[in-house]
Amino acid sequence: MGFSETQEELVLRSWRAMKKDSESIALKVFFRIFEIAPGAKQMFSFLRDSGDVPLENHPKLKSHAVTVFVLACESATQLRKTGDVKVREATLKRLRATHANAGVADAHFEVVKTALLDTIRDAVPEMWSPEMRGAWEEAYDQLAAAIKEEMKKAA
Ligand code: HEM
Ligand code: ISQ
Repeated sequence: MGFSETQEELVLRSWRAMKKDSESIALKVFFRIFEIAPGAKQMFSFLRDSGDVPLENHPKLKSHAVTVFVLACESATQLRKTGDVKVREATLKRLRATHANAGVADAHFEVVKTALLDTIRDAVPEMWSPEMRGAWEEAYDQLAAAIKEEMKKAA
């Protein structure tokens, strides 16, 4: 099953629409993650160590979430071009280290996927469609697979 130009466009178009609000969208992804899996809060060092500082005041939170979106967009482009997702070696090594240290397990990737999809749906309701959902899922799943595989290698 290939990844079409139309699918790539669905991912990129929705990200272009969301980008200007990336701060609030980043927050929403996090809130959704912690709604689905409250325990996941403990994994994030900047949340664990910061007492009662509200979530919206964590600068790292936004940049992490934006990177997730950007990497998923890059995945969509690679899938369309090559049918495969290759994450840059240095990035993959860094992601492996961060996530292995934080104790991220395979099941968590499903939580983050659901949080991401719910957030996109709510951010661009006028664009949202089963096709858009499918395109994001595929881009995310392949990216997640690359990270999970790297984490297993290191274990
Ligand atoms: C950190 C991306 C999945 C939890 C990060 C960072 C990025 C990132 C870019 C910033 C640090 C770095 O660059 O290494 C991704 C991507 C994912 C993914 C692309 C899936 C495709 C997950 C999942 C969890 C998770 C499933 C589990 C809930 C964390 C934690 C940190 C982190 C705990 C460290 C935050 C800290 O303490 O500074 N992730 N992530 N990530 N991610 Fe993910
Ligand atoms: C995965 N890892 C770190 C931060 C994130 C923020 C939003 C969605 C997924 C994430």
